[in-house]
Amino acid sequence: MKVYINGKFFDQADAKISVFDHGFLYGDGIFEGIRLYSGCVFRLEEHLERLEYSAKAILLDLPWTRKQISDATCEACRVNGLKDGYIRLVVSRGVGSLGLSPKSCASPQLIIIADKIQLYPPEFYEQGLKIITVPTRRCNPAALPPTIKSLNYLNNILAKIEAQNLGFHEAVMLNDQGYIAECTGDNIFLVHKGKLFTPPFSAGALSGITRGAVLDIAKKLKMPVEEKNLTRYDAWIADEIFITGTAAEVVSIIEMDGRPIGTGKPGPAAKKITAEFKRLVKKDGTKI
Ligand code: PXG
Repeated sequence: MKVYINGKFFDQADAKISVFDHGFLYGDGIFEGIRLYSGCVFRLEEHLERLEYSAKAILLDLPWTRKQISDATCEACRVNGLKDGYIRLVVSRGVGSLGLSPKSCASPQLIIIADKIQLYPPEFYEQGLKIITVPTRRCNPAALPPTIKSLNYLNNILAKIEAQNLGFHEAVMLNDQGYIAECTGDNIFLVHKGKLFTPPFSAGALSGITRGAVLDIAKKLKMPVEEKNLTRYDAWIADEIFITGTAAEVVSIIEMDGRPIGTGKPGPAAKKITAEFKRLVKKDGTKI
């Protein structure tokens, strides 16, 4: 595999960055996780827009145009001979001296890893997933807005570890007011009486690209949608729950906090949305 670093491609073993990069020292940077489906990058423009917003929010001036990043992303896929894959685009603050100030960093670094996607086991999708609420709360937006897709993932990693220690793959994270924010690396949706609910960004949800695609699909299916603060109780009594993310796509949740959700099996709304999502990824992409 060849990795793109600042305009050049390196063999995987030689793809190295400085230990003085503030992305490594302080988690000072941003990233995107993007899918390549049948030679097309899914919603690339939206990913690059979110990257630009993340950069703006952390006062990082991107020295590349959107077109340059887009071209480099497609090139990374081509160079690696990929048709289907997972692209990890990272912008770090760059090499600086010790100390928090980004002023010592000369220039940001752009790293693009285009790799094969490790698909989750099929039973994940056929049987659905059991999840649990964990004690670690999602970052307060007044401290670090969860809408910034930053290199600081310890908040989510702690929640993931807590879930795994209890024997679960994924965790529900609440915000500091006790409302549902999202999962550790996925957005969350509830279905109740034919209506779709998902937490707003103000509750600590990332503006997920898959979340956006699901909202578009719901509109097309004429399914009513509401973005509102949701409690654990709302989730426990929901007819269906599903989670969405670039890597996971759409996964049904069959149990939360020891309570079976709906019939305890993947529900019809999630199945319908999944089928539409599979259609969408075939046509909503940028050809590499
Ligand atoms: N919330 C969080 C906190 C995420 O990190 C999502 C929701 C879903 O957003 P998208 O845009 O993917 O629909 C994410 C997604 C990785 C990686 O290693 C990235 C994510 C999740 C898991 C792994 O690149 N981000």
